[in-house]
Amino acid sequence: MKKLGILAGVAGLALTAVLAASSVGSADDSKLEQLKAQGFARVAIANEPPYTAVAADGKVSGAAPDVAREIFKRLGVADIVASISEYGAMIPGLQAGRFDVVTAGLFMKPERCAAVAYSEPVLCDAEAMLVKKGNPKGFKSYEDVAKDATATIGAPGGGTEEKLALNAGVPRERVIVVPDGQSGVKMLQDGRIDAYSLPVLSINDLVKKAADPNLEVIAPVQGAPVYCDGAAFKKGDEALRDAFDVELAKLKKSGEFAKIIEPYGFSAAAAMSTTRDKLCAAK
Ligand code: 6CS
Repeated sequence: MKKLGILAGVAGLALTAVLAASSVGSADDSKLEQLKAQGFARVAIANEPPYTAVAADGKVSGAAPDVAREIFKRLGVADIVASISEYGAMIPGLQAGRFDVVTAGLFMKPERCAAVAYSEPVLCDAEAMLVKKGNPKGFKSYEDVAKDATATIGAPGGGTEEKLALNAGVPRERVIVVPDGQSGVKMLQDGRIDAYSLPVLSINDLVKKAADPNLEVIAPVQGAPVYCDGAAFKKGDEALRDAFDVELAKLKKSGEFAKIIEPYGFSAAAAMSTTRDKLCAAK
Protein backbone atom coordinates (compact mmCIF):
# COMPACT_ATOMS: atom_id res chain seq x y z
CA MET A 1 0.00 0.00 0.00
CA LYS A 2 2.91 2.25 0.94
CA LYS A 3 4.34 1.94 -2.58
CA LEU A 4 0.93 2.70 -4.05
CA GLY A 5 0.63 5.68 -1.66
CA ILE A 6 3.97 7.05 -2.76
CA LEU A 7 3.02 6.47 -6.41
CA ALA A 8 -0.26 8.29 -5.88
CA GLY A 9 1.66 11.15 -4.29
CA VAL A 10 4.12 11.31 -7.20
CA ALA A 11 1.27 11.14 -9.71
CA GLY A 12 -0.45 13.96 -7.89
CA LEU A 13 2.71 16.05 -8.01
CA ALA A 14 3.16 15.30 -11.73
CA LEU A 15 -0.45 16.27 -12.44
CA THR A 16 -0.01 19.48 -10.43
CA ALA A 17 3.17 20.26 -12.36
CA VAL A 18 1.43 19.70 -15.68
CA LEU A 19 -1.57 21.82 -14.68
CA ALA A 20 0.77 24.48 -13.36
CA ALA A 21 2.87 24.45 -16.54
CA SER A 22 -0.17 24.51 -18.77
CA SER A 23 -2.03 27.18 -16.82
CA VAL A 24 0.54 29.56 -15.30
CA GLY A 25 3.78 28.39 -16.95
CA SER A 26 5.18 30.85 -19.44
CA ALA A 27 3.75 30.45 -22.92
CA ASP A 28 7.29 29.54 -23.85
CA ASP A 29 7.64 26.16 -22.21
CA SER A 30 4.10 24.92 -21.59
CA LYS A 31 3.79 22.94 -24.85
CA LEU A 32 7.08 21.13 -24.24
CA GLU A 33 6.12 20.50 -20.61
CA GLN A 34 2.76 19.16 -21.82
CA LEU A 35 4.48 16.74 -24.24
CA LYS A 36 6.94 15.63 -21.56
CA ALA A 37 4.03 14.87 -19.23
CA GLN A 38 2.13 13.20 -22.09
CA GLY A 39 5.16 10.98 -22.75
CA PHE A 40 5.01 11.32 -26.53
CA ALA A 41 4.65 13.76 -29.41
CA ARG A 42 1.87 13.08 -31.96
CA VAL A 43 3.49 13.29 -35.42
CA ALA A 44 1.85 13.35 -38.85
CA ILE A 45 3.48 11.18 -41.53
CA ALA A 46 2.55 10.08 -45.05
CA ASN A 47 4.07 6.55 -45.11
CA GLU A 48 6.25 7.40 -48.12
CA PRO A 49 9.63 5.70 -47.73
CA PRO A 50 12.39 6.75 -47.24
CA TYR A 51 10.87 9.92 -45.77
CA THR A 52 8.41 8.08 -43.54
CA ALA A 53 7.41 4.41 -43.23
CA VAL A 54 5.08 2.26 -41.15
CA ALA A 55 5.91 -1.48 -41.02
CA ALA A 56 3.31 -4.25 -40.87
CA ASP A 57 3.86 -4.40 -37.08
CA GLY A 58 3.15 -0.65 -36.81
CA LYS A 59 6.79 0.34 -36.26
CA VAL A 60 7.41 3.86 -37.53
CA SER A 61 10.67 4.64 -39.33
CA GLY A 62 11.95 6.83 -42.13
CA ALA A 63 14.39 9.70 -41.99
CA ALA A 64 11.95 12.34 -40.75
CA PRO A 65 10.46 10.39 -37.81
CA ASP A 66 13.92 9.05 -36.86
CA VAL A 67 15.30 12.60 -36.58
CA ALA A 68 12.21 13.75 -34.67
CA ARG A 69 12.28 10.76 -32.28
CA GLU A 70 15.93 11.45 -31.40
CA ILE A 71 15.35 15.16 -30.87
CA PHE A 72 12.23 14.71 -28.75
CA LYS A 73 14.09 12.13 -26.65
CA ARG A 74 16.77 14.75 -25.98
CA LEU A 75 14.06 17.24 -25.06
CA GLY A 76 12.66 14.80 -22.50
CA VAL A 77 9.72 13.54 -24.60
CA ALA A 78 10.07 9.76 -24.49
CA ASP A 79 8.64 8.80 -27.88
CA ILE A 80 6.59 9.75 -30.92
CA VAL A 81 3.20 8.40 -31.95
CA ALA A 82 2.50 8.65 -35.70
CA SER A 83 -0.72 9.15 -37.66
CA ILE A 84 -0.80 8.72 -41.44
CA SER A 85 -2.19 11.72 -43.29
CA GLU A 86 -2.49 12.96 -46.87
CA TYR A 87 -0.08 15.87 -47.48
CA GLY A 88 -2.96 18.24 -48.12
CA ALA A 89 -4.48 17.42 -44.71
CA MET A 90 -1.31 17.79 -42.64
CA ILE A 91 -1.38 21.54 -42.07
CA PRO A 92 -5.16 21.67 -41.30
CA GLY A 93 -4.66 18.72 -38.93
CA LEU A 94 -1.79 20.49 -37.19
CA GLN A 95 -3.81 23.69 -36.88
CA ALA A 96 -6.77 21.72 -35.49
CA GLY A 97 -4.55 20.15 -32.83
CA ARG A 98 -4.74 16.60 -34.21
CA PHE A 99 -0.93 16.47 -34.38
CA ASP A 100 1.79 18.16 -32.32
CA VAL A 101 4.16 18.31 -35.31
CA VAL A 102 4.40 17.23 -38.96
CA THR A 103 7.52 15.15 -39.62
CA ALA A 104 6.81 13.88 -43.12
CA GLY A 105 9.03 15.58 -45.67
CA LEU A 106 6.53 18.46 -45.94
CA PHE A 107 8.62 20.72 -48.19
CA MET A 108 9.12 24.34 -47.17
CA LYS A 109 7.41 26.78 -49.55
CA PRO A 110 6.32 30.35 -48.85
CA GLU A 111 2.61 29.53 -48.58
CA ARG A 112 3.31 26.74 -46.10
CA CYS A 113 5.82 28.86 -44.18
CA ALA A 114 3.01 31.37 -43.66
CA ALA A 115 0.79 28.67 -42.16
CA VAL A 116 3.15 26.76 -39.82
CA ALA A 117 6.33 27.25 -37.77
CA TYR A 118 9.01 25.22 -39.58
CA SER A 119 12.21 23.98 -37.99
CA GLU A 120 15.50 24.42 -39.81
CA PRO A 121 15.94 22.14 -42.87
CA VAL A 122 16.04 18.36 -42.42
CA LEU A 123 15.51 16.45 -45.73
CA CYS A 124 16.28 17.82 -49.22
CA ASP A 125 15.43 16.22 -52.55
CA ALA A 126 14.76 16.92 -56.23
CA GLU A 127 11.58 15.89 -58.07
CA ALA A 128 11.16 12.82 -60.30
CA MET A 129 8.64 11.26 -62.66
CA LEU A 130 7.98 7.57 -63.08
CA VAL A 131 7.05 6.67 -66.67
CA LYS A 132 6.80 3.60 -68.90
CA LYS A 133 10.15 2.24 -70.17
CA GLY A 134 11.43 4.34 -73.07
CA ASN A 135 9.54 7.41 -71.84
CA PRO A 136 7.08 7.13 -74.79
CA LYS A 137 5.74 10.68 -74.36
CA GLY A 138 9.20 12.18 -73.96
CA PHE A 139 8.49 13.89 -70.63
CA LYS A 140 11.34 15.92 -69.15
CA SER A 141 9.33 18.59 -67.31
CA TYR A 142 5.83 19.31 -65.99
CA GLU A 143 5.47 21.69 -68.96
CA ASP A 144 5.91 18.71 -71.29
CA VAL A 145 2.90 17.05 -69.64
CA ALA A 146 0.91 20.27 -70.03
CA LYS A 147 1.73 20.51 -73.75
CA ASP A 148 0.45 16.99 -74.49
CA ALA A 149 -3.35 17.30 -74.45
CA THR A 150 -3.81 13.55 -73.92
CA ALA A 151 -1.30 13.21 -71.05
CA THR A 152 -2.21 12.64 -67.39
CA ILE A 153 0.07 12.81 -64.35
CA GLY A 154 -0.47 11.32 -60.89
CA ALA A 155 0.61 13.11 -57.70
CA PRO A 156 -0.23 13.20 -53.98
CA GLY A 157 -3.29 15.25 -53.02
CA GLY A 158 -2.21 18.65 -51.71
CA GLY A 159 1.37 17.72 -52.49
CA THR A 160 4.14 19.69 -54.13
CA GLU A 161 4.10 17.68 -57.38
CA GLU A 162 0.38 18.30 -57.83
CA LYS A 163 1.02 22.04 -57.41
CA LEU A 164 4.01 21.98 -59.80
CA ALA A 165 1.95 20.23 -62.50
CA LEU A 166 -0.97 22.66 -62.12
CA ASN A 167 1.37 25.67 -62.10
CA ALA A 168 3.06 24.32 -65.27
CA GLY A 169 -0.32 24.47 -67.00
CA VAL A 170 -1.58 20.89 -66.71
CA PRO A 171 -5.39 21.24 -66.48
CA ARG A 172 -6.97 20.06 -63.22
CA GLU A 173 -8.68 17.13 -64.93
CA ARG A 174 -5.31 15.77 -66.16
CA VAL A 175 -3.68 15.92 -62.69
CA ILE A 176 -4.81 12.73 -60.95
CA VAL A 177 -4.68 12.57 -57.13
CA VAL A 178 -2.92 9.36 -56.06
CA PRO A 179 -3.33 8.23 -52.42
CA ASP A 180 -0.04 6.34 -52.01
CA GLY A 181 3.04 5.07 -53.81
CA GLN A 182 1.82 1.57 -54.53
CA SER A 183 -1.37 2.93 -56.11
CA GLY A 184 0.71 5.30 -58.24
CA VAL A 185 2.86 2.49 -59.59
CA LYS A 186 -0.21 0.32 -60.31
CA MET A 187 -2.04 3.16 -62.07
CA LEU A 188 1.01 3.73 -64.29
CA GLN A 189 1.41 0.01 -65.01
CA ASP A 190 -2.28 -0.20 -65.93
CA GLY A 191 -2.00 2.81 -68.23
CA ARG A 192 -4.41 4.91 -66.13
CA ILE A 193 -1.79 7.66 -65.84
CA ASP A 194 1.15 8.52 -68.12
CA ALA A 195 3.48 9.66 -65.32
CA TYR A 196 3.62 9.52 -61.54
CA SER A 197 5.54 12.26 -59.73
CA LEU A 198 7.16 12.19 -56.28
CA PRO A 199 10.54 13.27 -54.94
CA VAL A 200 13.50 11.33 -56.39
CA LEU A 201 14.20 9.17 -53.33
CA SER A 202 10.53 8.18 -52.99
CA ILE A 203 10.28 7.19 -56.66
CA ASN A 204 13.57 5.26 -56.45
CA ASP A 205 12.27 3.34 -53.43
CA LEU A 206 9.07 2.43 -55.27
CA VAL A 207 10.94 1.31 -58.41
CA LYS A 208 13.26 -0.91 -56.36
CA LYS A 209 10.26 -2.58 -54.69
CA ALA A 210 8.22 -2.86 -57.91
CA ALA A 211 11.09 -4.67 -59.70
CA ASP A 212 9.30 -3.98 -63.01
CA PRO A 213 11.63 -3.64 -66.06
CA ASN A 214 8.90 -1.72 -67.91
CA LEU A 215 9.26 1.33 -65.64
CA GLU A 216 11.71 4.24 -66.07
CA VAL A 217 12.63 7.12 -63.78
CA ILE A 218 13.00 10.67 -65.14
CA ALA A 219 15.08 12.55 -62.56
CA PRO A 220 15.45 15.36 -61.87
CA VAL A 221 12.32 16.87 -63.43
CA GLN A 222 13.64 19.82 -65.48
CA GLY A 223 12.67 23.21 -64.09
CA ALA A 224 11.56 21.89 -60.70
CA PRO A 225 13.50 23.18 -57.67
CA VAL A 226 15.27 21.07 -55.07
CA TYR A 227 13.07 21.28 -51.99
CA CYS A 228 13.87 20.75 -48.31
CA ASP A 229 11.44 19.93 -45.53
CA GLY A 230 11.55 20.85 -41.87
CA ALA A 231 9.52 19.66 -38.90
CA ALA A 232 6.33 21.74 -39.03
CA PHE A 233 4.90 23.09 -35.76
CA LYS A 234 1.65 24.94 -35.12
CA LYS A 235 1.88 28.75 -35.17
CA GLY A 236 2.10 29.68 -31.49
CA ASP A 237 4.40 26.75 -30.69
CA GLU A 238 7.51 28.64 -31.76
CA ALA A 239 9.16 28.01 -28.37
CA LEU A 240 8.82 24.24 -28.94
CA ARG A 241 10.11 24.71 -32.50
CA ASP A 242 13.08 26.70 -31.19
CA ALA A 243 13.88 23.98 -28.63
CA PHE A 244 13.70 21.42 -31.48
CA ASP A 245 16.07 23.58 -33.55
CA VAL A 246 18.63 23.79 -30.73
CA GLU A 247 18.83 19.98 -30.62
CA LEU A 248 18.77 19.71 -34.43
CA ALA A 249 21.77 22.05 -34.63
CA LYS A 250 23.64 19.89 -32.09
CA LEU A 251 22.88 16.75 -34.12
CA LYS A 252 24.13 18.46 -37.30
CA LYS A 253 27.31 19.67 -35.58
CA SER A 254 28.14 16.32 -33.99
CA GLY A 255 27.68 14.28 -37.20
CA GLU A 256 24.80 12.33 -35.67
CA PHE A 257 22.35 14.02 -38.07
CA ALA A 258 24.23 12.53 -41.04
CA LYS A 259 24.31 9.13 -39.34
CA ILE A 260 20.51 9.17 -39.10
CA ILE A 261 19.52 10.45 -42.55
CA GLU A 262 22.27 9.35 -44.95
CA PRO A 263 21.54 5.60 -44.72
CA TYR A 264 18.13 6.56 -46.16
CA GLY A 265 19.85 8.28 -49.11
CA PHE A 266 19.50 11.89 -47.95
CA SER A 267 22.39 14.37 -47.88
CA ALA A 268 23.20 16.03 -44.55
CA ALA A 269 25.31 18.59 -46.40
CA ALA A 270 22.32 19.60 -48.53
CA ALA A 271 20.20 20.33 -45.44
CA MET A 272 23.12 22.11 -43.74
CA SER A 273 23.81 24.26 -46.80
CA THR A 274 20.54 26.18 -46.53
CA THR A 275 18.21 27.71 -43.97
CA ARG A 276 14.53 28.03 -43.20
CA ASP A 277 14.65 31.74 -44.01
CA LYS A 278 16.12 31.09 -47.47
CA LEU A 279 13.66 28.28 -48.26
CA CYS A 280 10.64 30.19 -47.02
CA ALA A 281 11.62 33.20 -49.13
CA ALA A 282 12.28 31.12 -52.27
CA LYS A 283 9.92 31.93 -55.18
O1 6CS B 1 5.98 18.28 -49.36
C1 6CS B 1 5.33 17.75 -50.26
O2 6CS B 1 4.26 18.22 -50.69
C2 6CS B 1 5.93 16.47 -50.88
N1 6CS B 1 6.82 15.86 -49.96
C3 6CS B 1 7.13 14.57 -50.06
C4 6CS B 1 8.15 13.97 -49.17
N2 6CS B 1 6.49 13.74 -50.91
C5 6CS B 1 5.47 14.17 -51.81
C6 6CS B 1 4.85 15.52 -51.34
O3 6CS B 1 4.12 16.10 -52.43
